[in-house]
Amino acid sequence: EGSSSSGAGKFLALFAGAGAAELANLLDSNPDYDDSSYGPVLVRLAWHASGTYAKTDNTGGSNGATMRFPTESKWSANAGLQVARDLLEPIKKKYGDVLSYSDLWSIGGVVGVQELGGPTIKWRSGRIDTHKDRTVEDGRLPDASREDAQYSRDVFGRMGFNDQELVALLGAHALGRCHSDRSGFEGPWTHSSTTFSNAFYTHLLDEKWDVKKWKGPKQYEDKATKSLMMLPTDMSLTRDKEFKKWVTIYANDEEKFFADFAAAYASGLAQSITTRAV
Ligand code: DDH
Repeated sequence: EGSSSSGAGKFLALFAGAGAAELANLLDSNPDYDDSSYGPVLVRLAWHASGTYAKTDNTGGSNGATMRFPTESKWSANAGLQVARDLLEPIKKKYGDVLSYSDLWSIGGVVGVQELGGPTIKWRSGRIDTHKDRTVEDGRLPDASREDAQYSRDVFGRMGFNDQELVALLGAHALGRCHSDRSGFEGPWTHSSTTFSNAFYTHLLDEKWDVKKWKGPKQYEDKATKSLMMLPTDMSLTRDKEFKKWVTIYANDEEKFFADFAAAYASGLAQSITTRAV
């Protein structure tokens, strides 16, 4: 993969050695945090930094690291991601002359997926931090309460993703959990929230899902253990014929899920790099 500046190239060389290990070591640096891994929240940070992209006018995306500015960090969709940004700050301090925030946040997600047992993700450097707040309008990151398939299709379509890529990307919800003090939703999607696997799809198909009875926002819980959750947007994957086709394929073939996830996540993280100066 090419790199557009010698600085980023230098970081890549560093990263192959000490930098990679340092970043990986951060993941389990706090046994009291969640299920004792920062991996999931790093995967989410990389995703939210990238998921503002609009293919039609080439705005948004990971290039620029606009989530440094309060306009974007205060969006309700980004609640809780300060934890991930703070965690990465020592790496930025150490390698800051060769490493932008936007490259760091995206490689944090790559390391998170890989360290938690997921596929190797092709990562490329070259993102440049903007020095002014060029945040796009709020509302581009998906709203979890939307259960209609067309909503998710439109949001991912704006980013340039098709149905197959949308379903593959959602498999990241095998990792981590919802926090009532962040999004308002509560609980994990799988019993092994620090292992990257196709369990999101197998649970979606194999469990019976009821609307959870509680005071919080509408979410689903599994009938058998009541310990797992699905968001309304997650449930939409079982109610659309084309989405369900891919859910079934990934539930039955973890290798294909890994390959398709790796391709879509890599492309999502890189969408705004080559195409736009910041
Ligand atoms: Fe997600 N996600 N996500 N998500 N996400 C949440 C947590 C995590 C949506 C909503 C939520 C992706 C797509 C969607 C991860 C990765 C990815 C939470 C809970 C909500 C809500 C936040 C909290 O309370 O802490 C919605 C809606 C969508 C959608 O597209 C329709 C994608 C594509 C990814 C990805 O990485 C490719 C991860 C990982 C987490 C767990 C975070 C954690 O702290 O644990």
